[in-house]
Amino acid sequence: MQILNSAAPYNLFGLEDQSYEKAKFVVLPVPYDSTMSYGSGSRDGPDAIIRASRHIELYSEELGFSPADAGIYTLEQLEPDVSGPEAMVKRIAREVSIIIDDGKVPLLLGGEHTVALGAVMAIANAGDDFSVLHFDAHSDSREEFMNSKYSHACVMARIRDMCKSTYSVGVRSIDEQGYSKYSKDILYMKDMRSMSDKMIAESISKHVKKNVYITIDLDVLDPSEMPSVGTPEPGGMRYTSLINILSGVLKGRKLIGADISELAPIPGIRAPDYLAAKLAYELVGMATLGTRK
Ligand SMILES: [Mn+2]
Repeated sequence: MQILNSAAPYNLFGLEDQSYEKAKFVVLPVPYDSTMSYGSGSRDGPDAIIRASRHIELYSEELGFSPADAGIYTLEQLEPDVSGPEAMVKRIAREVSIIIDDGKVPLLLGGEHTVALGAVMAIANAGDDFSVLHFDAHSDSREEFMNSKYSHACVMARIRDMCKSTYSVGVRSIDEQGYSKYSKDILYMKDMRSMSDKMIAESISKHVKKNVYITIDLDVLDPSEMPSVGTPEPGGMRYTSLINILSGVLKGRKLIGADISELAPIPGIRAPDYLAAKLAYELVGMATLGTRK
């Protein structure tokens, strides 16, 4: 019997006939949020993004093609390792290493921002020369937080242990020590407010190598558009600016991996979930653009 009008399959963007072999992008949902210090709930982020994403129109009128044609495969959700954040980071790194070895681009759906560490660990182990471009309201530069070096507040400190080329964008919350130590690798929100999106993209481009890993903590966005985060800092970026800037930076660059983290869905408020899903789709589209011709 043929079933008519069936719902889209449960995978990122609700794609029919997924094939791992043919996919350029492999999605790894990581429902993990054990080190959160304020609001929790980002373990529900991957599911909310996937559910929202099944309603996205696959054709992009902006790009003039369907980014899904690049081939996107969604893996099963990665089971959390509850023995501690370091073990979880290593578990993520093992999975991401497999994706990279297969010649594909990993796209992680958090979960808390710590998931980025596993992805960067795998990429660093693969030995490529690359930069980490970091969008976040917070600098995440603490050496240790709440007795853990793997807290969400230490993400960039740990990433700097693995990758020397990093650049943080949209920061509007940093401790004094981090401010004096890391400001040369940070574009602060206070300075971005007087810059056009094009200027911001050009400024970022000076700090980012050809191969780029992009980590997006959704709290980089203004809470008016993105209230569903653990620590909503006021005065953030607009969604359209983020898209313009990503588009500018990715021209002539190769996206070697990305994560979209920290979505803690609020029941009944769908717009932030949909925003996160659309951001994932735009990112795939922009990353595909350079490799299509
Ligand atoms: Mn943050």
